[in-house]
Amino acid sequence: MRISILTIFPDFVRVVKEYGVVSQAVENGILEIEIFNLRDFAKDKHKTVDDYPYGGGPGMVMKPAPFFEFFKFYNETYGKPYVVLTSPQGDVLNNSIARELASKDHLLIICGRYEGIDERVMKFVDREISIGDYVLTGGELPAMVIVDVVSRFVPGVVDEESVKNDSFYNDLLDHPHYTRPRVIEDMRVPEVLISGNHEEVELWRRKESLKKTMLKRPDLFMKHQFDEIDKRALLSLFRELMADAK
Ligand code: 4GX
Repeated sequence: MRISILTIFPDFVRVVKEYGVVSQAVENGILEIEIFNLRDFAKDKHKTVDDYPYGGGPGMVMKPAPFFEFFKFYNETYGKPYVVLTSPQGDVLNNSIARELASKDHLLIICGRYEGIDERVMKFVDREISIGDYVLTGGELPAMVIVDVVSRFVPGVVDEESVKNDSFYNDLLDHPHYTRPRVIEDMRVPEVLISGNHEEVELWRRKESLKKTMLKRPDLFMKHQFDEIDKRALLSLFRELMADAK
């Protein structure tokens, strides 16, 4: 998969491809991440990318011309990508949107700055994405978030099993994790995890997931489609509760 980012701060965005599993995927050729400086496509001698808003008011607006120059170059060189604009007006990012974006072979993310972009640039945009209901100083961090979350759904970037186990994969929060040592400052690893009984471990993990989701995210719990393991886990949880109440 190829992901391109168009920004006025290329050095800020660069680090997203230099760490962790994303950088490994780039090295292995599973992912190609390319960063373009919008300023390189400004034709005037001061390389201007912003201007005053028609109609007045505070702040600046990103000029359309550099975008038109960019898309002329880009579409001729690589063909038409799926274009995402980071903006507070977009659909709020979640795993299901990320999975959808990961299915494109070619994604281009435009990082908005200032008050926004000249509306005429919207003709190039397929989808507006927001990373949450708060106002940032620019679309660079959202672009990096999108690269990160989308990468995890590109086959081969992370271990498939680990994607399945993550929070939200099946609408439930993740279970607790433990590693060595068995005891630290009198706090023990739950016995069942050391038992070697995979079925029991699976049931315990599901119970913990269900418990955590019920308490912290009842909205997710209500939407959850219960499978056989869920039912067994809930039954066992309920029995434990009833036993404790006696
Ligand atoms: N999730 N911002 C973008 C400028 C802007 C405004 C309108 C396009 C249209 C944000 C967010 C976010 C602030 C980035 C405004 N660009 N982006 N910027 N939350 O708050 O994505």
